[in-house]
Amino acid sequence: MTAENWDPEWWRSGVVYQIYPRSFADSNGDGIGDLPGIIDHLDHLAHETGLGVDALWLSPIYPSPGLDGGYDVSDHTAVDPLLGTMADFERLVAEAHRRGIRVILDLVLNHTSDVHAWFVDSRSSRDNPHANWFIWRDPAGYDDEGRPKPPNNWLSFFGGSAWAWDPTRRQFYLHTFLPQQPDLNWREPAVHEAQWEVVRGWRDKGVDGFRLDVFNALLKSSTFESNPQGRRFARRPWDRQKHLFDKDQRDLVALLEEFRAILDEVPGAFSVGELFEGTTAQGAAYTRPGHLVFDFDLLARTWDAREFAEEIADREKEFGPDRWPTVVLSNHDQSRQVSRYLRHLDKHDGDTHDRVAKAAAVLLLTLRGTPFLYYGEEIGLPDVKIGKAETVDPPARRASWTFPWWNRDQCRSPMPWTGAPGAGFTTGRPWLPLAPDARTRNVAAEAGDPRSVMAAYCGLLALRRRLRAISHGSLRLLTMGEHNVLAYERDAEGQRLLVVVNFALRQRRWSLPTGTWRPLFDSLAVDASTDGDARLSVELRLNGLQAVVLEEVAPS
Ligand code: TEU
Ligand code: CA
Repeated sequence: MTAENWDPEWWRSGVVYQIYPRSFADSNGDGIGDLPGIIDHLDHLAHETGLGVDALWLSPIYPSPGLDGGYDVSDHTAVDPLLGTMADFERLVAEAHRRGIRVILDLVLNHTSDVHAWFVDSRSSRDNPHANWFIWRDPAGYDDEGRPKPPNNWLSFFGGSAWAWDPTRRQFYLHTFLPQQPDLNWREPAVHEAQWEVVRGWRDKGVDGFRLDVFNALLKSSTFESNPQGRRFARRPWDRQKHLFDKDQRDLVALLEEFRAILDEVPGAFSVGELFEGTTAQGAAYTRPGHLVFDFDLLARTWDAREFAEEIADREKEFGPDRWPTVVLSNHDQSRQVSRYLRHLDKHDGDTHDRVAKAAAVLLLTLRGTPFLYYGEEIGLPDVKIGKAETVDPPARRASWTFPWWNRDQCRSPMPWTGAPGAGFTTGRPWLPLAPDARTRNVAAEAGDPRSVMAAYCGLLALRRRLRAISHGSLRLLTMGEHNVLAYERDAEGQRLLVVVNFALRQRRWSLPTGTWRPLFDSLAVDASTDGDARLSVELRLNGLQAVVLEEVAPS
């Protein structure tokens, strides 16, 4: 698995870059990103030649009908021919490792595709070898017209009942997501064995860690009780229930330990669980050494210093000094950070766009925790509008007033590499439209521009590698966001840093703590990594949306 000289705690100091494989780089002109495309662009991610990230996380690369962008897996042990071959994958791991980059796979353990061999078998009868591998229940009865009634009131996150009727077995099966994504039965020991075999297989191929899709939903209550009433007037039916019985069951922790035991056979093995609909407190409770958790409370905050300060205070309280959080501002399910934050500002021009992107980069890369950087954020990629007719995302296709849903295609648009037609992403027709500004906002253009969003990312990533106060240090809030300025201190081993972010469009003054401070990074400077002779004390003047990192100068 991991090369022996790698720091076994790399996941603590490192930065993980998320790739949505269909949208990163297309090597064969079919318009869909693939593994050879990723290999071609590893230099963009590597130290010395590019951003300098420590690991890359690939959203699912397995064979899939593609109804949920690959999260409907039909074989967890193979590579989707659309994305490449197993040999391509092995080459990707070798090429990434050669550049000091670890590879993290996405494990979808909660459900499979309905065309997965296990489910095809399972639904064929009530007494086949896989009969109990999925969650089958008898109907609660039949209505006046003879239609079967679902076993309880559980809902699909993607809309409608979580139960689908199977005419062959004359039973319902559970699907927390699409009907084509049946939930596995984690109360069946054979499911554990089969899934752990999958994990061992990838581990032995040199994979350095795993992201666990919706890991807290793996176990459901064995009593199958209906969920009680939630928020009575919530617009989403899902929110009108309290999800007491369909996720977050007590014995999940033991299941997590079972999984970790397999990873722990190899030093440095890492996992991160995606908390499905949970809070910071829950995220902290599931965190283990080597196992981090994505909670999305920080991501849910709007562009407001007070909101960030409140959430940071909450994270620090819940995680405490001993548990390590993640920092996530964007991913393949959410509106991209710049577009999301700009909605709260009155100015939307290109300059404001870049300022927000850079200030967000400062937060992502200097808060306490392991940052997850979503592809495209490093060039300030915005959401790309997609019409209903072109929409791929299945819940977005059924969206309505009674089922509100954000169109996830908008944050999955192809990566613009150059200003050429096809943006260097493809020579064919891209599977989703390119950003309208791809001709000017692309990796090649930004690489040559010291004022670009990408230059800011490179500067911050280099700073992070150099300063243990950022990668390992403690965090202390210095404001609660008064006047829309956020400030926090990061300390480690006598090193004291200040991060100050002006969330406002207008200038702000901010009183510095006693001492003399030297700017290390300034999001608005021509060359953002200022390492000059400037010294600051007493007061800091910040322009609109400016973000700075300062270091205390030892009193001479
Ligand atoms: O997402 C689960 C999911 O829907 C939540 O993370 C949700 O976005 C969050 O709680 C905020 O409401 C995962 C994958 O990331 C997603 O792409 C898949 O569609 C889904 O699981 C099903 O596999
Ligand atoms: Ca391709």
